Amino acid sequence: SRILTVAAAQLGPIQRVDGRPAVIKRMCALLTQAGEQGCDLVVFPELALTTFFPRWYMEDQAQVDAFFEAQMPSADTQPLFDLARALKIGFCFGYAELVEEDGRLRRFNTSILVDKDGKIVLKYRKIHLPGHAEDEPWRAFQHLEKRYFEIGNLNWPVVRTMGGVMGMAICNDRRWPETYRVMGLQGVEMVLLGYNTPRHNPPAPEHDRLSEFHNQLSMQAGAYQNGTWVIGTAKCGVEEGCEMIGASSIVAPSGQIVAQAITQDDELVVARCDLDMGRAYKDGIFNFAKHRQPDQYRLIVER
Ligand code: ING
Repeated sequence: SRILTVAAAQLGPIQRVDGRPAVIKRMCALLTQAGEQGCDLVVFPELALTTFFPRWYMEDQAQVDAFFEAQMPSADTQPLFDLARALKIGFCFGYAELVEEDGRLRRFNTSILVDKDGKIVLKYRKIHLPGHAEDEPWRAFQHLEKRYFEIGNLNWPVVRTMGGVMGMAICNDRRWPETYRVMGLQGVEMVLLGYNTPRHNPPAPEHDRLSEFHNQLSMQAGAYQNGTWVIGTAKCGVEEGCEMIGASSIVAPSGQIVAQAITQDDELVVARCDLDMGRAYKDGIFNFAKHRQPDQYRLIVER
C-alpha cells in the first residue's frame, strides 16, 4: 500500500479588508499543524487568498484586478512556499490568475499543486464557471464568475507526484461527472479540489437546505465511479454577509467519507489515504477497458 497522509485545510471567511498577509498567516498556521500531524499533502480552498469577490458586480477592471495575482509565487505567497518546503509538505491552493498569454491579458480561476521540494508540478484553470456575466440586481448577491474569468484552457491534466497520480478540479467542476471521468481515463488516484459555495442559490432557494447533501453527493459519486480519492476543501462561514458551506471532506475511492470538517472556520481535516485502494474499483466494477462502451456515449460530446 502507498499511504499518503493528506489534510483538507479548510479556511473560514475572508473579509474584503483582510489583506493577503493575514490570510497567508492563517494558511501557514494550518500548514504547521499539518506538519505536526505528519501530513504529506495539504489541500487549500478555491480562491484561497481573498474574499469571494465574484459576489459583487464591478465595472472598474482595476478594482477587479486587485483580487488577482500577476505572478506566482508572489511576495505575499512566498512565505507559504518557504514554510512548505521547510516542512517537506506538498500543497495546492486556488487563486485568481492574471497572465499575459498569446499576446493578451487573460484571467482564470486557477489552482496549482506544489510538490515537497516547492516545485509547481501541476496547474489547472477552472472549466465549469457557474453563475452569470451581467449584473442581476434581483439577486441578494451576484455570482459573476462568467464575467471575471475565462473558461480554463488546460483541460484536466494529471501528474505523477508524491507516489501517486494526482489531478485537480475547482468548485463547480465537482458537480459534473465529466470532470472526474476525464481524469479517471488518465488513471487519476486522488483529485484535489477547493470550493467556495454559497448556501443560498438565488435561482433555486428551495435547494438551499440540500447544499451539504449535494456537495457530498457530487464528490462521493465522482470518487466511487472513477476509483479515486477526492479531497474537497471549503472556504466557508459568513463572508461579507454571505454564508458559504463548510463540510470539507476526504472521500475514499469507495465513496465513503473518511473525514469531514465540523466547523465553519479554519480547520485541518486529516486522513491516511491508501493510494492502492482505488485499484479494486479500477480493475473490477469500473474497469474501463472491459466495461466502458464509448461508442454509445457520443451524445455526451456531440450535443
Ligand atoms: N460555487 C458554487 C458551486 O458550484 C453554486 C456555485 C452555488 C452552485 C450554489 C450551486 C449552488 O459550488 C462555485 N464557486 O462554483
